[in-house]
Amino acid sequence: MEEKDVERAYDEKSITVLDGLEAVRKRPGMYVGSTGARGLHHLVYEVVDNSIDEAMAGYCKNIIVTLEEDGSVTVIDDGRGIPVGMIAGFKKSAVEVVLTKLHAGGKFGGSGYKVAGGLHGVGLSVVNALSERLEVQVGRKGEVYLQKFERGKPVSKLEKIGKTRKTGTIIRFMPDAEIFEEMDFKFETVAQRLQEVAYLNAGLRIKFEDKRGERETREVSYRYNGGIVDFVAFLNASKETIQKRIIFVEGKREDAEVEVAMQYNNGYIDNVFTFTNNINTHEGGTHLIGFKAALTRTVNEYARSHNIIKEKEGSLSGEDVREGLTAIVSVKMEEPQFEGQTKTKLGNPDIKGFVESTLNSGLSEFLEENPGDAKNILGKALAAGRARSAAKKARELVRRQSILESSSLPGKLADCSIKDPSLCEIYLVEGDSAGGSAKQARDRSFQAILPLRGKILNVEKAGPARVFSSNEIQAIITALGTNVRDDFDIDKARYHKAIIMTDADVDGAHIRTLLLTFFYRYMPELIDEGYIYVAQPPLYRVLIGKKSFYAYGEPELERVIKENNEKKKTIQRFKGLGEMNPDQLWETTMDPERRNLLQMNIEDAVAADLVFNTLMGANVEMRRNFIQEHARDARFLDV
Ligand code: 0RA
Repeated sequence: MEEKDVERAYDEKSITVLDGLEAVRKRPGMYVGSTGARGLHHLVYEVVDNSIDEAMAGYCKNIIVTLEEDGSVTVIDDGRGIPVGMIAGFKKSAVEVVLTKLHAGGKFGGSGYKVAGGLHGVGLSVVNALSERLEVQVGRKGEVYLQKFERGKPVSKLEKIGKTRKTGTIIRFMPDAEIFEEMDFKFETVAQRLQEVAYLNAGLRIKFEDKRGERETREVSYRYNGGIVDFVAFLNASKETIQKRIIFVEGKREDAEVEVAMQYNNGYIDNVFTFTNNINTHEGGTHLIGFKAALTRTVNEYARSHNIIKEKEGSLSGEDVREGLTAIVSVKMEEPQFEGQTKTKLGNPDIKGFVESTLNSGLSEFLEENPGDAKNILGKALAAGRARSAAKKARELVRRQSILESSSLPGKLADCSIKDPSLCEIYLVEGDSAGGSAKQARDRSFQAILPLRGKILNVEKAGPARVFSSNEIQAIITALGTNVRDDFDIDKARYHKAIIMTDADVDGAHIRTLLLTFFYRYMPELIDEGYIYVAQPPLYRVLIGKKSFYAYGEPELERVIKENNEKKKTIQRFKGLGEMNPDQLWETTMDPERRNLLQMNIEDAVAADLVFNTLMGANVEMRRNFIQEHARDARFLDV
């Protein structure tokens, strides 16, 4: 279709170009994911990703991102600047084409990477289409150029407005309030992404400033000369590591490069994060498969050649050699194919072998050259293997016992009467007293209640053996029916909704995070399938005359009060679920017609897990402060 456009008359062509952006405005969700907070933040990432592409090509060293006072965003880079010359066949400058033509985000046959690093390949034109106004300034060949747009349409020509000796691009955009329901950028969310890309592009300097507040500008700068090695050090900062040196391996070929950094800590979980062109490939893919294969093979080979595993003994499993491992696998390549439900799974088949052979040689070299580290790594993997077979025996014992007993369901579970799992839901409720209210409140035909006592075990700290012997966790596993990890079977799920219901306070947030972490580590498929939800109990009840109104936060409370300002009212603050009577609990939090459930996705879980691990680590004081600070933070509460 684009080929034909070029042959048509100029007017017609420009109409077609605008049609493309109209499509973006008509269905923004298709291009940026949503018109909520996620889509809004996507706009910033998209613009920044273009500057990152310029950095990957070797031309950009500094990026400055500013949240402006008026709600707009400015992204400045010192790359080569978007070309300003006319593009044959378009009768427009390259700047204008890049900003008005759908998917024209890539380079025009230039050097360096041809990939558009933009998430899911969405271009600057999408940001332009979804902005009330956008200004682009380019420094090139001694001149400064400026062009302005409104809702994707040029409202000025590309003009020379001054002289400069620098090169680079400045893009300032104001998201369109007609499109986005959410217009408020979150400092932490943007900062986290910028820090991530700074780690993934060693040496790149990214400054981020927020000028919106009444107080002085909030500002952070990221620059990591060690790149992903620094990333691994950061992820392991609050842990006890068992290696002196962080392993770093890289490989380059014509159309792709791979970098791997890894280090073991003395914990039980693995944190292997994979990226392709700076995009977090949450669903893994061929690079992850190559990484795992090389790791398992190399560690086993080393163990055999050094007689650590004897000839007749069995090999270490993949899970054994990943226990306690923190790793980053970063691939940069031309034309990545993204697959999977959320398009975050790398599909290019040849990348498996590339990553695998790179790591095979790099890792075996490391092990030979660092015998002290190698000894610790092998010791850890062997211990994991022993614990795994012990845990398996324990689990089999539990399973056999439960088969012998006539009812294997936990005693505390108040099950529902309907048997069709697709219609059933289970509430995991904090505390016996709230559990009691929920049992009275529920519709027993399809709602089951499982009260949980106190804080559940932190599975990040406890090994599988302890996890499986925890009563609360055993109750969850048997109630859900799916089993865990290798034995997980989604078809055995007894409910298609598992709803975490905790108090709207700091402890509740903590328990919610613990539960989510458990699901993430032991039943990630449940999150993938969208079976995990978080209930949202109200914080306030306002009684006006005989009518009750509920509010889920302070702004809503204020609104309710304002809307009814002439009448007499009583405000009740719920400190916990237990303070609501069953009727109130039903109408606010459990009635499918009126409740507001938050569905969890794997990114929420990863974010919770990361926050939980990196920031909260072992330090109790830090953890308290963090939870308190973030108790009102939507991203944290949403998990
Ligand atoms: C197309 C070609 C070239 C650079 C860029 C686009 C470019 C785009 C953006 C967007 C934000 N910052 C940017 N920096 C550069 C290559 C130009 C050349 O060969 O000189």
